[in-house]
Amino acid sequence: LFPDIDTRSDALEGHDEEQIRLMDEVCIVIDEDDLPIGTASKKLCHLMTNIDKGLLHRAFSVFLFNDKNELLLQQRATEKITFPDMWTNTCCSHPLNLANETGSNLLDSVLGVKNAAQRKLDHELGIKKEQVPLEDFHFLTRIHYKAPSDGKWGEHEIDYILFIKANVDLDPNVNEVRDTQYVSAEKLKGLFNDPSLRFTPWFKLICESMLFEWWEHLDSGLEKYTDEQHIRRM
Ligand code: DMA
Ligand code: MN
Repeated sequence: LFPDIDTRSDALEGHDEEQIRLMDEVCIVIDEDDLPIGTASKKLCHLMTNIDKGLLHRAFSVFLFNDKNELLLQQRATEKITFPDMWTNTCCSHPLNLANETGSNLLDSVLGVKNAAQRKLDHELGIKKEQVPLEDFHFLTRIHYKAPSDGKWGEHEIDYILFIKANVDLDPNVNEVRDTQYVSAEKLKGLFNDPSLRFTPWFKLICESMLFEWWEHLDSGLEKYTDEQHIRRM
């Protein structure tokens, strides 16, 4: 795929054993139009040396709201290899090279990321899939962005934005999630002014662009924002 890909074996030294194991997950490598062109491990996809050569993979970001229209935030665990301890949206991860999570047209890939979202809401937050039915997820748009984490690691993704309104029971996995809280839009705007809190770059990009407008339309008129074909470049 990339003849000079960086596969160095010592990159993960010193990190949490479970998080190292998860770096073997197989991500979907895509071109800039989101067409699958191959696969690569989560580790290879997140090394800045490979990202700097153009390696790009598919991802999703879930925004889960309760019946008071408050957004569930999570603080990433200290064990996370990328963006540890940062506050972010409800759940983020990657659809994997599994039959029910891949797809080369938008209809199939949206279903793929919804399946992946159910899997990771359970893995990270202990939310059972019965509480987040596939048909309750709304696909809004795709965001193409690149962001370094610490120099060695980073992100370069086309990120599918999924909204869901659901009242859920939480049982966070402490290897993934350090803390959670529900916030109103006003509360979230206040948190951004707290210098002791750090936020992930993709969450900040989404907040600075469309999040608050989408949020206002949660209960009516969200249709005009859903199923966007265009990939937003950020
Ligand atoms: C990756 O999230 C996806 C986005 C949108 C940044 P992540 O680092 O939380 O993935 P995982 O939970 O699989 O480690
Ligand atoms: Mn990623």
